[in-house]
Amino acid sequence: MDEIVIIRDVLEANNNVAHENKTIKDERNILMVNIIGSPGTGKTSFILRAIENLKVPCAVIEGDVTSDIDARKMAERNIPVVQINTGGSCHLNAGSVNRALKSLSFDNGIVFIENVGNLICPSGFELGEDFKLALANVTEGDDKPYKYPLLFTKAKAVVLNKIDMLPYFEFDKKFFYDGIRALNQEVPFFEVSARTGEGFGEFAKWLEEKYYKFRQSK
Ligand SMILES: Nc1nc2c(ncn2[C@@H]2O[C@H](COP(=O)(O)OP(=O)(O)OP(=O)(O)O)[C@@H](O)[C@H]2O)c(=O)[nH]1
Ligand SMILES: [Mg+2]
Repeated sequence: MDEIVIIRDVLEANNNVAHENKTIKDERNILMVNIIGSPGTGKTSFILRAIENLKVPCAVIEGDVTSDIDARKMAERNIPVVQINTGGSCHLNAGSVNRALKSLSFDNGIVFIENVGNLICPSGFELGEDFKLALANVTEGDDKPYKYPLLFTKAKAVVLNKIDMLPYFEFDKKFFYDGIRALNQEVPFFEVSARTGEGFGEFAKWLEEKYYKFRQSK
């Protein structure tokens, strides 16, 4: 009988490329942040506001099923950007980020990856990033940590966006944060409005500290 090949880890190939991505971005002094959240949660708006507030140079890798709408918003502001179109897939994989990194002429700064809008699939795929950032928002409801636990378990920062909408929605912050704490004791929380700019000073300070620590560690 022919030998039967058993693939032990369906994600193994992805993880190998993710490891290569990490080496590439480390050599280029890039801190890479993988932003994950539902469609319309404000990922693009959040990245734009964050970059406005950061003193560190930034670039963006945009992930969408199709279109270059979000990439154009970055390019209009002279932010170095590469758009990945997944052509149907609901998440970015390490291979596509590998190609994006190689065509992005940018070193010595922060690269934001805007993952495809989805609360489930992107959390399962390592991209070689330094950390995942979970971007939730007031209008989608306070129960997301309970229903989509993997993202909130893996995230190294949780940002609640659209806080300008708190007066108009029944969003129980205690319920939301209790749900996250049950999964992840350490993760820091930030509250922002990409519309008004509120909260971005504190977030930018935290991310700059992360970047400087990353540079010192090398
Ligand atoms: N009120 C309010 N609206 C916001 C805020 N942030 C984003 N929006 C709006 O929410 C909508 C979606 O924002 P995007 O930044 O495009 O969201 P996204 O997560 O990038 O969306 P996809 O890329 O399609 O998944 C837009 O109409 C934004 O203007 C906010 O803090 N407050
Ligand atoms: Mg977007």
